Amino acid sequence: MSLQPVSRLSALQSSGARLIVVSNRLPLTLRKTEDGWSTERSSGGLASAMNPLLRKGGGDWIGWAGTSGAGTSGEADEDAQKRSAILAQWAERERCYAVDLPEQVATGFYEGYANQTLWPVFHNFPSLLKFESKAWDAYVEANRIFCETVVQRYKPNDLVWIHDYHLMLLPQMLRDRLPDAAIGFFLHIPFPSSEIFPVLPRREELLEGLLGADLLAFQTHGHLQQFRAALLRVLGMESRIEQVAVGSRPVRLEALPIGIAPAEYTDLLTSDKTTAEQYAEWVARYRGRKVLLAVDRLDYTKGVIERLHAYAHLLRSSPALKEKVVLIQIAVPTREGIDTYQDLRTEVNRLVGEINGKLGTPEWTPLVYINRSIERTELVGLYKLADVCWVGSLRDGMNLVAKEYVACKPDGDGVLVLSEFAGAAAEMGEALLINPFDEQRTSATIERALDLGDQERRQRMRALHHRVLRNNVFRWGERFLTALEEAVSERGRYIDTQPQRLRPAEVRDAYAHANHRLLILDYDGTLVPFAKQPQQAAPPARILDLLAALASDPQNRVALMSGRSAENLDRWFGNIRGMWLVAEHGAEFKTPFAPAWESLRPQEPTEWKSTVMPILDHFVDRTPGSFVEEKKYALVWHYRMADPEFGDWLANELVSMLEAMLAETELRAFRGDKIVEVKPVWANKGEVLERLLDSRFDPDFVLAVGDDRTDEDLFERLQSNAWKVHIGPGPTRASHVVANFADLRRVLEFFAESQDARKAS
Ligand code: ADQ
Repeated sequence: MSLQPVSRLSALQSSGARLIVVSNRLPLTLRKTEDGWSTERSSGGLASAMNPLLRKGGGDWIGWAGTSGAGTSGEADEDAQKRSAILAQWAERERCYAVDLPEQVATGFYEGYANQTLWPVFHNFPSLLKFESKAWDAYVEANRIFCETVVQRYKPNDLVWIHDYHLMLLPQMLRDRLPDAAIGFFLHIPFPSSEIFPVLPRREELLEGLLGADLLAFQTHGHLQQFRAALLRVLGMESRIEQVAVGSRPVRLEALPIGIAPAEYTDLLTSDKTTAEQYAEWVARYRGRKVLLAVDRLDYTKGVIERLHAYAHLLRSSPALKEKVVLIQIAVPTREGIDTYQDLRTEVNRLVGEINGKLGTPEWTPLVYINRSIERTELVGLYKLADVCWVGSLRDGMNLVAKEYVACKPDGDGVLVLSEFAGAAAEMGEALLINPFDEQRTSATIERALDLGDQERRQRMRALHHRVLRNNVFRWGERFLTALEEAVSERGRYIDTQPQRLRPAEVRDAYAHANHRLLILDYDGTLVPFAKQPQQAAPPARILDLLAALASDPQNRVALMSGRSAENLDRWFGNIRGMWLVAEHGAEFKTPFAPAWESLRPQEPTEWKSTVMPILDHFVDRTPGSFVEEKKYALVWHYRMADPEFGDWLANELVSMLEAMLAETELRAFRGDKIVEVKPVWANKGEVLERLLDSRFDPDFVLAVGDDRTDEDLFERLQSNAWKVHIGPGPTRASHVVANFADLRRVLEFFAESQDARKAS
C-alpha cells in the first residue's frame, strides 16, 4: 500500500525542520527479565504514524522509559548499568530518548494525577476522581523533567508534537523556555463537558498549560467545543471556532480524528501464515455459531461490565440464540496498581463465571474471556472471523478497535456495533450505534446485527471500509503537521500586526492631507467613560460640539456607531446636522439624507426574546444590582453595579449556557464591558460598513475607534490602510491603541482645530 506520509515530510526537510515527538511512553518499553533488562517494541498506530515521520525527518521521540531509574528502587549497580546501556542504545539506534522519572514522581504523576484525577474526569466519571496535592506536585515535576529533556534536544526550526493528557503543562513550560518554538498538542482522550471540567483540582493551570501551544488538536468537533466552553467558564476567555487569542499570540484549534495504519492489518490478513492457521482453527472451532468480538483494555470507560450485562440479557431474552452464538471478550490488563481497576477485574471475573455457569451448556460456553494481550497476528484472525464487532465504550476519545475491525473486512462482511459515546461514532455513521448504558436496547441492536440482511450489511461495511482506508493515520499526521506550520506562520502575522501607540501628530497629518474622510466612532467607553446606568452616560456639551464640528466639514462623513437603541441615539444626537447614526451594533442606521431609520434586515422576527428573557430574568434574580435592557433586536444583561467577581463569574456561566442553547440559531451571546448581549449574528458593525461606503463616497482617510469586542468586527472588515484605533488594554485587531477616552478626545479636537485653521486661512 502506498499510504506513506512523505509529502509533508519532504517539505519539512527542505525547510530544515525536524520533528520532536513527546509522549508519556516511547514506542519501546523496558522489561525486567530474569537475565536483566530487555526491550519490547510496541507497534500501535501512533508508532506506525510517527516512525516514518521521524526516520525521514531525522527527528527524536522523547518519552518515559516506563520503569524508574537507577538507585531509586534498590537496583544493584550492575543492573542499573545494564539498564542505562539499553537506554543509550535506544537513543543511538532509534533516536528514542528515555526520560527518567524518580520512582515517587513517576507514581504520583502516572498512577496519581494522570490516571486517578484526569482520566476519570475527562471520561465523565467525576465520582471516581481522586486527588492528592502531592500527586499534583509530581505531575508538575514530571512535566518539568520532560521539558528539560525537550529543551536539551531542541534545535531552532524543530516542530514539537506533544501527545495526550499526561503532558498538559508541557506546552506552556516549553513556551517559557523556547518562546519561538513551534509547539503542537494532540489530546487522544475526550475533553469533558463544561459542567464536569470545573470539578478538576488545578483546572486553571491545566488550561493555561495547554495554551502555551501554537496548535491544540482534538479527536472530534464535540471535544473541541467542550474545550472552548471550559476556556470561557474557567478562564473567562472567549474563542472562535478555530482560534483563541492568548494576548497577541493566536492558538489554533482543530478537530483531527486519528486513524490507523491499515496495511499493518491488511498485510497480515493476506499473507501471514500464523494468522491464516489461527483463523482456520477458529473457523473449525466455532462452526455453526455466530461470533461476537470485543477487544478492550480492561478500563471502566470501555463498558465491559455493561456489555456483559447486555449479553446476558440477550441470551435470556432470545432463547433461539442458545448454542448459536459466542462472545469472545479480549481484555488486556491495564493500570493494575490502581484500586478501581482491581475492583473492575473482580467484577468482570464474577460476571464471566455467572454467564457461563448459568447460561451455558455442556456443549456451549457462551462467553470466551481472554484476559491478556494477544499478538496482532492473532487479533487480525479474530477480526476476520467475527460476524459482529461490539464496541461499547461509555466514553472514548476515538476507539481504534472499531477502525481495525473495519480494515479487516475488505469484502464488506461483518457488522460494527458502535457506542455513540466513542469519538469514532462521529465519523462512522454506517455502524449500528448503541447507547451502552441501555442494556435492553443494546441487546436488541446486537440481535439485529446478527440478523442483518446481506445487502444492507455489505453496503454499510463497504462505506466504512473506504473511509477507514482513506482517513488513515498518515493522513492524520500530515494534517497535524500542516496545521502546526500554518499556526506558526499565523503567529508571525499576529506579531507583525501588534497595534502601535497612536501618535497624534501622525494621524492629524494624514487627516489634514486627505480629501474624503470617513470617521466611525463608538460611543460608550470611546467618547465618554462608562456610567453605572446606561442613561447616565448622556453626552456633555463639549462632545456634542466636537461631533457637530467634525460632521459639518463637507469633506467628512462622520458615523456614530453604538450598541444603543435608535431611539436613544436620536434623542442625544438626532439634531447634529450631517451625522450618520448606527444603532444596536449595526442592526439599524440612519443617514443624514433621510429622516427615518433603516434596518439592515427588515422584518426580522424577534420571538426568540420570549425564550431568552426568562433566563436573563433568572440571572437578575441571582445578581443584586444587575438588570436587563430590551432593545429592538437584542437583549442585554447589565451587571456593572453588581459585585465585580461574582458578576464576571455569572457572565461566563450565562454565555456558556446561551452558547449551547443558541448553537443552531442565528443568535449569539457575547460578553461586552460588564454586559452579556444576545443578538443576531448579522447585527454587527462589520456588516453595516458597506452602507457607509456607497458608490458616491470613496474615502482616502478612514479612522475607526472603539473599545470592545463589537468594534473588532469592524476592524476585521476595514482595509489595512485604515486607522483602526482601540481604546485601553486587551487583545485587539486594531492597528493602533490609545490609553483612554480622554486621549482619543484630544486627537478628535486636533482634527476640529485643523479644520478651523484651514477655514481661517
Ligand atoms: P486506548 O484507550 O488504548 O487509546 P483504543 O483506541 O481502543 O484505546 O486502542 C487500543 C489499542 O490496543 C488498539 O490498537 C487495539 O488493537 C489494542 N488492543 C486492545 N486490546 C488488545 C489485546 N488484548 N491484545 C492486543 N492488542 C490489544 C487512547 C484513547 C482512545 C484513542 C487512542 C488513539 O483512549 O480513545 O482511540 O488513544 O488516539
